[in-house]
Amino acid sequence: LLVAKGGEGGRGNMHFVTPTRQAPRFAEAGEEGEKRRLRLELMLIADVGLVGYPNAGKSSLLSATTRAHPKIAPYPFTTLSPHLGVVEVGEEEGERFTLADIPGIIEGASQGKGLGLEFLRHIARTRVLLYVLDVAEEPLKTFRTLRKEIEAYDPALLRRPSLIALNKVDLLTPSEVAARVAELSQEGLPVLPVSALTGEGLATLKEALLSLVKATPAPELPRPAPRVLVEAGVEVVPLEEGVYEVRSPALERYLSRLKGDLSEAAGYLQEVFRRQGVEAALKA
Ligand SMILES: Nc1nc2c(ncn2[C@@H]2O[C@H](COP(=O)(O)OP(=O)(O)OP(=O)(O)O)[C@@H](O)[C@H]2O)c(=O)[nH]1
Ligand SMILES: [Mg+2]
Repeated sequence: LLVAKGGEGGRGNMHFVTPTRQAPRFAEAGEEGEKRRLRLELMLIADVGLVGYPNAGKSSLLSATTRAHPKIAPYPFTTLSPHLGVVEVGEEEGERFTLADIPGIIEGASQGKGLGLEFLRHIARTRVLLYVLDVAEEPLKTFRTLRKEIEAYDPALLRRPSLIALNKVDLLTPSEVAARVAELSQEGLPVLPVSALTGEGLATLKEALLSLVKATPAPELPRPAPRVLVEAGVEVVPLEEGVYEVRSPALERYLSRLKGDLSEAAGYLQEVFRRQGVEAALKA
């Protein structure tokens, strides 16, 4: 991707070598190249994004369903950066989808608590969200808090097709698990009891995720702000709230020829900008 074109010219003295002029003592100066300030944002591309409190077992689920080897430990914020794995469903020639594990989210994350919400950008493009809840840690309350935090980041994420994995079911009796499943089911999402530790429920979870992934088109990318071309030869690019960059090759070339103390030329420049349509472009 060419983001900034180099200037024309700039051939070095080697270029002017001839049989009779073997060490030329002159060269060609180059014109200014383009300069640009870019802000790049890395977003993982995965089919399914894992969201949950720290310690809920997100990395354990990634580890149990893929060949990824994320760090797993019995304390919060073990995962500090996103991890990806590939889930294979079915024997040989089976189907596959990718799973992204991101750091845990806690109450107040939208105000910067814990690791904040910045990692949510990695799941902004996933087709499906998988909420991972610890069955023994007030899963209903946790789920509602998670939804609130996610809503604060981007309400559109709440409408993303989702499933709930109720993890660590090995810690409770089947009837306790059934009660929690019933309670959570009222939230309107399918609830799948699983154990990343024993493997219980994982096959069903993988199948359910696969069919949801297949049924869901990839979400739209957030689009960069459009370039506004207003006057011929004058381009206005919004940088942030109230800040614009004006580009005009003709005007820039003209200005680069000006020498001397330009602070004295303010009035004159104002007139040049007006004539060249910069004012009109900015107003529009
Ligand atoms: N009993 C039981 N323990 C589990 C299960 N899944 C995970 N654990 C344990 O729960 C703890 C946390 O697991 P992790 O996978 O690191 O949790 P996480 O959600 O990735 O945590 P963060 O990265 O801190 O957000 C570890 O001690 C795991 O061994 C499970 O199904 N049953
Ligand atoms: Mg983790």
